[in-house]
Amino acid sequence: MLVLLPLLPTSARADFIANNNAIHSGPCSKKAANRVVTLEIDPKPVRHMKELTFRVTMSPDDGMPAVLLLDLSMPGMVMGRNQLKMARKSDGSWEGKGVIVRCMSGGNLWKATIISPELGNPGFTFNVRN
Ligand SMILES: [Cu+2]
Repeated sequence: MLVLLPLLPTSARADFIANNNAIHSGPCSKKAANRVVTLEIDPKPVRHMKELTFRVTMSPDDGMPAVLLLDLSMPGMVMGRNQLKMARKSDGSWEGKGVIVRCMSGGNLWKATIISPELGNPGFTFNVRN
């Protein structure tokens, strides 16, 4: 298993690092298409082998689907598929629960990708803690 992060261009690497640890203290936002997509994961800090609640909100929110898929992967590694369904709540957010496994390689960089072709499949990368 090989982590390809060092091969990314410097700007992409800086983006990874800037994004990495914010998820442990609050929601993270990203521009996707003409929207701002926000992901929040609880409980914080985000740890391996714990049931996590993933919550997505969008602004503007113009009637996106009732269910979104969230894909959890490790950049540059082939891991088992880990996807969760996020159902729309009455407050307009999407929420789903899942577990991030501990990787045998010792790596802890994960990416949560919102599977939505309309949004360009926005992804959030972060280091999961033990
Ligand atoms: Cu891995």
